[in-house]
Amino acid sequence: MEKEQLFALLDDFKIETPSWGYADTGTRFGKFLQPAAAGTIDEKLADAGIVHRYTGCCPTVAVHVLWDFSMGVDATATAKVAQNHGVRIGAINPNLFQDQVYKFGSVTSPDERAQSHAHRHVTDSIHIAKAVGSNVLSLWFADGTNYPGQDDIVTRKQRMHGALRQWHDAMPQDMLMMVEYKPFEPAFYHTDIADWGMAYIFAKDAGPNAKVLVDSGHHYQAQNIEQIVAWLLDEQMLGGFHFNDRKYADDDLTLGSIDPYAVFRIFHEIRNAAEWRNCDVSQIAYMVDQSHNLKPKIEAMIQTVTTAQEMFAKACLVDRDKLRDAQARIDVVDSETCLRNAFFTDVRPLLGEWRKRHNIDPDPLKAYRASGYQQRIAKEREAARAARGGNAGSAYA
Ligand code: PSV
Ligand code: MN
Repeated sequence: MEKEQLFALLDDFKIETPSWGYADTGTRFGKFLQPAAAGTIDEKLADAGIVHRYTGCCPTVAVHVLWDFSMGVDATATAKVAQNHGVRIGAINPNLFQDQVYKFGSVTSPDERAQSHAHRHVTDSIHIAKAVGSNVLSLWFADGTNYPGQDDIVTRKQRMHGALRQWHDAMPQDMLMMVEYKPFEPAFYHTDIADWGMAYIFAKDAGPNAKVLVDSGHHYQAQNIEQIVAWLLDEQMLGGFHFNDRKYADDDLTLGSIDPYAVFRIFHEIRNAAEWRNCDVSQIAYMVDQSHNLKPKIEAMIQTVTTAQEMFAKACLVDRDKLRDAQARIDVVDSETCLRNAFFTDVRPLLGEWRKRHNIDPDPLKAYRASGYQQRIAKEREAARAARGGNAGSAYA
């Protein structure tokens, strides 16, 4: 691939960062606070703006409704704050798992109060989306059961069908619904949307604007994620990604920190779909879903984004003519070598050049560190937190 062609693809490659990735988060065993962590939606948007400034490819920020919006507060004001920080509000994530009423699930719960609470919340979320100019409603359900026999699996499936259809109908025409799946956690016997097949069936049934969201941390260990991506693309049912890496389960580690080749293989399937099958991949929503418990939040986000760009660029560099030819000759070694050659190409100088063209420092992390932003906000936010009297605004507070 010619350099100019690669640069044009990089121009279109945008990554959405999550508001919750800038806040203090923890594990179920505890939370270690960082003085520079964002405590309010304004601070989260400011940090997202910084990531966009140093990377040039993160113009939107995913928000989590309960963590980022207070009922009664004008959501358009939040959109303005985002604009002031050089970003826009992206995917709207309703929170269907945190309230006490969701003990046995949200829309799939046998408790009708939980169902109607969820309906009200998603309706509110659609209003917020309209108010902030977002066209993505991103749904993840913690719904499921912990014990065999606890509830009827198929009745719960039908409840989910009904809710998704209803919400799809309530969305404006240009809004997309993303249906995310996860095999387990917090439900430990069965999860109502446990895998991509279930998400596919629900999305297909909900309506034409519903697609599947692939969170890279939401699979069993040996699962071939790129095959799922390839199939969903071929079925025109891939909505987008929640990027993160993991060693064991849904670990929320930095993308590519454990297995960068797996990330490359996902992008390779996307480029195959685009270049070999003329598939429109321009609408895929690339989003990050990570909680950095140990790393400084903004540094980890910059690392994530630059890794995504690197793996994407490497996948663009696969010599697809050679690959076609090797596959036609059934030369397994040559075919695999096409992928390996691209993967082992050092694309960092190319990305540096691309950044310079966009007036961005070729080394975003180094430039960010040199800016002193982190030290400044650590001081400011500690003072603000003390004045507020706590650690409000944190995802798991
Ligand atoms: C659940 O594990 C999940 O992946 C969903 O996308 C949630 O919205 C997000 O994490 C919350 O951190
Ligand atoms: Mn996710």
